[in-house]
Amino acid sequence: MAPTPIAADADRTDRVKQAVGWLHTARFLTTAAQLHHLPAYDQPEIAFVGRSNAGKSTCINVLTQQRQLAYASKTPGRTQHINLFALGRQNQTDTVLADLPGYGYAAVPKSDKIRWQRVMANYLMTRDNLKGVVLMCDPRLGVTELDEILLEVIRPKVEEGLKFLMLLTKADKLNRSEATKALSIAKLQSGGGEAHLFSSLKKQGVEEVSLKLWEWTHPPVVAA
Ligand SMILES: Nc1nc2c(ncn2[C@@H]2O[C@H](COP(=O)(O)OP(=O)(O)OP(=O)(O)O)[C@@H](O)[C@H]2O)c(=O)[nH]1
Ligand SMILES: [Mg+2]
Repeated sequence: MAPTPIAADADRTDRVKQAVGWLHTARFLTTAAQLHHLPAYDQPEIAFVGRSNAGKSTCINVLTQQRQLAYASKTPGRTQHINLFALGRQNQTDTVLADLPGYGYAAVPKSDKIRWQRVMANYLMTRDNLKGVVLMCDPRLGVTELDEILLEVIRPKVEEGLKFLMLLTKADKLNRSEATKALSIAKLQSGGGEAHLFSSLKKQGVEEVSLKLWEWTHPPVVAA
């Protein structure tokens, strides 16, 4: 029998509570300046990627309800290392969140941009425990050339089962019609994948994204 709307709401509320509580357990795990310094983990990893200044670190802080877990800053290019955070009860890490350095910052020398592209592509291709990617885009800039390159690396992996979500960040800066338009364009660009409006400032989209990350890493156990 289909659940009644009220029962479905109550069920969602419980699931959101569970996901939000889980994200709140986040703690710093490790940092690496280079990919080959990144330790291997068995737990599923979810990477936050996107242009510099898109709001990745702020998003991680909002999702985990911690003010300064990831280092956010007005100065683009602030995250220069791959920073990992652990989720799950103490000593029972069940998921890893990865805050990746942003790309595309104009003041960065070309050689650094190329180096970044290589690191990013390598990370996405070789990270064995990579379970999902959250691509953060500022809709006022749209999908940039570097986002496109990244999407090309990600697409075949998504077909193989990698989870993928595009977040349109700083949605608080858009009016309603701009937001609707940005979202429909993003849905096309994400190749039919999921796209959501998100604002760390207004906490818009926090519940949906929290639930999504929980579901990616805690699939329901199907009885045999
Ligand atoms: N208005 C608004 N500003 C935001 C939002 N999210 C982040 N910002 C601001 O955007 C700037 C960059 O945020 P970060 O979280 O450091 O961006 P990042 O993507 O981690 O940047 P890099 O580390 O350089 O790759 C900061 O000044 C944030 O306060 C949002 O939802 N709304
Ligand atoms: Mg950052």
